[in-house]
Amino acid sequence: MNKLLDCLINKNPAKVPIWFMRQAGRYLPEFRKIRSQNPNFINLCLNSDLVTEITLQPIKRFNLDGTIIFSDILMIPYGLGQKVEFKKGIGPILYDFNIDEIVNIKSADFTKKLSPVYKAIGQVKNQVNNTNLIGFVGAPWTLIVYMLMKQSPKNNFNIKDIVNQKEIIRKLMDKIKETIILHVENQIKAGAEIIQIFDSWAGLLQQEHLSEYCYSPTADIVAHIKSKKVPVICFPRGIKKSYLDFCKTVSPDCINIDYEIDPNWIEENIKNISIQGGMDPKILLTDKKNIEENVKFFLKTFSKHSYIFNLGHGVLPETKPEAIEEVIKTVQRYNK
Ligand code: 1CP
Repeated sequence: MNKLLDCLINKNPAKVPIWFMRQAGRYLPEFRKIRSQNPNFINLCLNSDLVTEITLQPIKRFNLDGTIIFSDILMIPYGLGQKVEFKKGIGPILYDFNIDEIVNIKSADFTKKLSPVYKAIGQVKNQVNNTNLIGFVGAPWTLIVYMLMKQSPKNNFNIKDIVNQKEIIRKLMDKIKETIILHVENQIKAGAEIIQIFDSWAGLLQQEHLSEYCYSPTADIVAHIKSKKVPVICFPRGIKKSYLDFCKTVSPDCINIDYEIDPNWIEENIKNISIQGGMDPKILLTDKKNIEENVKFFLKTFSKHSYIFNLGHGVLPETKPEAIEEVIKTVQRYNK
């Protein structure tokens, strides 16, 4: 059994597997080259051969334990018929949709539209042996934020703009949950061995809304994935000490922590669940010595825990590939 699955299933703290969120992406010159020839990001995500090639780019360079399929959480709104574009320097732009049309999209049509993604997963699976293949989805809350705000919420967000749309949310939530489960099942059938759920905007929710929009819908999806005997990693980014309530109510196999939460507090409070990530991606923009010290700090903090090395968010585009190499070397020295 490969190291990553072994860690998730057997909870063995002796070996620390490593992979990176956004390990395939703009910090790699070989990715930038393909990206510059493919200005339409959605079309790129629908090109099975290029998706396979991009997914394998970091695997060819580095000794990683996880291979995450190159795709995007916004492939779900796309598959449901909402137009999605990625604008340079702005990020994702989504267009108006008719809720009743979305609700009526058939599973078979969604699966057909996203079939190049599943084909790519099968192709990657045939080419990776020593690393586990990770599929992923956005969590319901984060997808609803993008679908209703039609852009990244990072600049201007007002919770009322979303939660006041009660009727739309009610219809959308059920459809999104059903579609997330479908997308996960399709990825598992194609060869994904682990699923990660990204709730990148969970931190926008106040305490009073966390249960309804984050814990409860995610718990249903996690239960479904676990019933397929596939380990699931959750990343409810930015929820601070609510990580504890999240773990108690959602009960994933593993929790990815962000870089705002104190790792020592996590170590003391979260038991029986593997921990992943935590280090600030900005550390990778500093010198070798500082990178090594910070990696060692995480390894030491979680030495008694089943721990997967990763970051507290995705690799930043300005990261030098050598910095990734440095992190991997430090983790490998620890594993010996
Ligand atoms: O070249 C480019 O402009 C594309 C940049 C890029 C990349 C490399 C985007 C646009 N998506 C991706 C790939 C991607 N997205 C992966 C690939 C697998 C890997 O990790 O290597 C994954 C897992 C995602 C998931 C994703 N997309 C998330 C969740 C994780 C996170 O970063 O919080 C989110 C929020 C998105 C939306 C998205 N996709 C891309 C952008 C610029 C954004 C918006 C970010 C924002 O709102 O600020």
